[in-house]
Amino acid sequence: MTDFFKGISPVKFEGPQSTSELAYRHYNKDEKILGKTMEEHIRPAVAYWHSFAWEGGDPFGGRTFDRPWFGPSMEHAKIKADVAFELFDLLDVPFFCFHDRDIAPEGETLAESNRNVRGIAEIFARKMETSRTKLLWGTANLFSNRRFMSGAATNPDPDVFAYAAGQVKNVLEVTHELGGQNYVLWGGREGYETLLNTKIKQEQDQAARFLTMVIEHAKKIGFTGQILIEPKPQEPAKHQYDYDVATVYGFLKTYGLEKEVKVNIEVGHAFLAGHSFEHELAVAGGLGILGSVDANRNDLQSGWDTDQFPNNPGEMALAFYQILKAGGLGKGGFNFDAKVRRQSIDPADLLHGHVGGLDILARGLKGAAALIEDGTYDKVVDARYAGWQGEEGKAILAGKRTLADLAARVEKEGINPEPKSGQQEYLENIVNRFV
Ligand code: XLS
Ligand code: NI
Ligand code: NI
Repeated sequence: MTDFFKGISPVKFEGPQSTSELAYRHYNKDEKILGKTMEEHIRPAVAYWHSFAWEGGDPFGGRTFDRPWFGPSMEHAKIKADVAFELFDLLDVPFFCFHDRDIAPEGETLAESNRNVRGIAEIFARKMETSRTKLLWGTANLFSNRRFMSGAATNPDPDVFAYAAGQVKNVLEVTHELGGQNYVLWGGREGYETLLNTKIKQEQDQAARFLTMVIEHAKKIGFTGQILIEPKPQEPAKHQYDYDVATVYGFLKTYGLEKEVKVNIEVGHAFLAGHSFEHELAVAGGLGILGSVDANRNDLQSGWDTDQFPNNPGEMALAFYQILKAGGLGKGGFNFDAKVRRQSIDPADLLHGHVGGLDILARGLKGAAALIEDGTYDKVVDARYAGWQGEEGKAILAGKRTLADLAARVEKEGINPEPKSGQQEYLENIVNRFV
């Protein structure tokens, strides 16, 4: 035990009326909603990087946090692991996520770096024997080191591609050995700063080759988790290839990988791409590639990926509606890829962020479930499309009508459709009864 969280007790569900400083007011992990517990629906995860590796810096100033594990050695990394599992226990969360570089210091060589990662992974394995927190996903940091400044898989230099492969092989194996349920690839440097020095098609061929190698290696080692791409349109690169869900699907389909890979959708990334979170969920759900979710939102005034904890139950309800309609998150979950603000320097702030975020997710889940159980909303939307359930609608969709057939029928029957209300305000009011 470290004394980092001294004086803080495990967080319990106390109900909406609770006046305790730290309590779950809505997240009651064992409460059943639509036949599953809240924990089974949400599958929340703590992100190692933002909670333990991030130092509170911004472009204008450095570290604001004072943590006993900040330092370059494996000893520091061990303290970090101790404190991380203490936070998981205090929050009583079922999952965590990490990048290789979050958990262990980078060495002089790839071999040394990979050994460091393995060293901490062994510590994780021991801790996981007694903690109930499991690994939702692992990933490789292929964006911080300067060697990746021009990309990892999409680098013009094949040696950088090879180095990235050596890193991913290690983290994929470690993820597998720790029982991780997903492996994530987020391509922060897989894009470009200027088209003047960039061959897009060449780089996309490289990215597809890299992804194929990851899939092949996952199969070879018996990893049965999901492989996920996390779309983001830009930041840090000016343009990133995994722009949004639809773009990622086009990429997967082009290279024949659409059955092998799903997406990890992040709230803030959806906004950066000019979409809403629920839009991205709906697109992925429709394509059958909804894998997992990063729960963090952006500050909509600043326009960057500010990685804040969720704070809007209404938005979360619309998101959960899409998730429930898609059949749930399966092996995925809700990763809090979120950080407390740089002024939130106290250990307790780490708990306030996660507890509040989980309560918002619980409210969203409950709202969406109530909306679905009531049924009015679905009925109104289904009625809007009812024509497609009729004989003629079905025949059109099944490919049994040509343009000429339809033209002839319109003329013969004197069809002249009357516009119908889209009922947006009515639908908004129905939703607002439940959130
Ligand atoms: C950055 C991404 C990153 C991924 C994991 O914007 O959200 O944190 O989730 O590499
Ligand atoms: Ni992000
Ligand atoms: Ni993310």
